[in-house]
Amino acid sequence: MTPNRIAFFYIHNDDTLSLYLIYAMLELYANAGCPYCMKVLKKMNELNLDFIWRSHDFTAGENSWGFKIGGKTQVPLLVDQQNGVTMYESDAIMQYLEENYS
Ligand SMILES: N[C@@H](CCC(=O)N[C@@H](CS)C(=O)NCC(=O)O)C(=O)O
Repeated sequence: MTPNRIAFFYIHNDDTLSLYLIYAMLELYANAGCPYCMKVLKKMNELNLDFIWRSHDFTAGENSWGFKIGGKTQVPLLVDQQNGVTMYESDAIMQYLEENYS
């Protein structure tokens, strides 16, 4: 599977420019106001994992990417491209991350 790629530029104080590329096999659909998402984000941070954080668009309902990928409008939703895993439920996600990435 192709990892997610994110590229960003950083402009230094002396006006030189750096280009950073991040590759990540993990994606988390999560929203800032969601306590279940925060639990999972904290765990991902604790395990020092690279991941792509995607906000779920609740207004899009069944047209949202989260729904198309996982079949529900719920967050958090973890997608692990490396293992072909898509999963809901914060406690299950945290256990999965511990078991596979700690
Ligand atoms: N038991 C779930 C609860 C997740 C949950 O309730 N998420 C809310 C946001 S805080 C949600 O996605 N609600 C919309 C929906 O379920 O469609 C977990 O622990 O992950």
